[in-house]
Amino acid sequence: MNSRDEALRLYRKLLLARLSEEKIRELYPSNEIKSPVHLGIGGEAIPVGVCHCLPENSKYFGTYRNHTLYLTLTGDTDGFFAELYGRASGAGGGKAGSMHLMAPDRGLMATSAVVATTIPVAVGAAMAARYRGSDDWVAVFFGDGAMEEGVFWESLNFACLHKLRILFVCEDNGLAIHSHDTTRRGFRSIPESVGGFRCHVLSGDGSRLSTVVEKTREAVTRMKKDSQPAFLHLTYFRFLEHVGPKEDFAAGYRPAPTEAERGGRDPVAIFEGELKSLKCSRPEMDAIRSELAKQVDASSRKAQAAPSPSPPDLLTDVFS
Ligand SMILES: Cc1ncc(C[n+]2csc(CCOP(=O)(O)OP(=O)(O)O)c2C)c(N)n1
Ligand SMILES: [Mg+2]
Repeated sequence: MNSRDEALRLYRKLLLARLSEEKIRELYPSNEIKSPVHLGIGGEAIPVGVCHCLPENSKYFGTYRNHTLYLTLTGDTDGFFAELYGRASGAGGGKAGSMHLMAPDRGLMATSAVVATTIPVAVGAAMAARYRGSDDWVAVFFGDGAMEEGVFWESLNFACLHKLRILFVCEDNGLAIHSHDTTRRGFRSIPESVGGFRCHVLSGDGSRLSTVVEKTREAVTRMKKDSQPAFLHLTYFRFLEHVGPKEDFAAGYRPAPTEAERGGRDPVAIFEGELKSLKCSRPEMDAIRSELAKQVDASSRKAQAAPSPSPPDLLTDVFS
């Protein structure tokens, strides 16, 4: 982190995502949000940190666990909540729902419910950038489970062969729904396996925003020096169930974390500790929190009151 101002800008982004998802947790039981929601609590530092380090005109691709990616790139809580409520004013006109949020004008080109599907599309975007001679950077976010899809390896191979300017970002929570990594993988470790390809491989704790920033900057520097793709392997703890607003430690497939473990894996708590050492006071952080909470509250209320799309809208912007 270069300065206190920069850290506070990042804190706002981290907190906007957290407060938005906490609001979803509060509202979801009323059953008015019909879209399934894959909450990213615990993993927010990854999109916030990576997007912070890439140039303005970069192109991004992601998964269904995309809320932080959308919010960090757009800051648009109005369009976000309206989309979750299926309203005409939503980011996708009310038809995308949580899993297909996009904002091409802010560089978010596609996110998808289907595991690993945006990876080859992102490689295509990097290839297109090369073909056109543009300086666009491309980043694609995916879960560790996506690495068990053949298309991941084909895409990585192609990107390395053609030395494309693309950052592969693996958001590794060690889980695919309820399955632990050790029950799914024939390879020993993610960095070791990707290390056999001609790309820059960097690993780190994705719960720590400062680590994400440091690793992304290092990846960018290395890519500028030696034009190969980069692979960022960032670990984090998924605090909630795979899909939905609740914790699921009672389900029995993983133990509940202790309070100390929670604190050590919560990106917001960790970053607040770092802010203190940059001389940011608790009242200063609380003021940011209450300003953002008001924004989130206003956007969610607006969304609830907004009109749904009209029947003729059903036939626009859809393909079959
Ligand atoms: C092609 C495909 N296969 C299976 C599924 C069902 N599915 C949805 S999420 C998921 C787990 C993916 O895990 P990971 O990529 O690690 O992402 P995470 O949910 O942990 O963020 C699976 C298997 C799917 N959506 N698409
Ligand atoms: Mg996973």
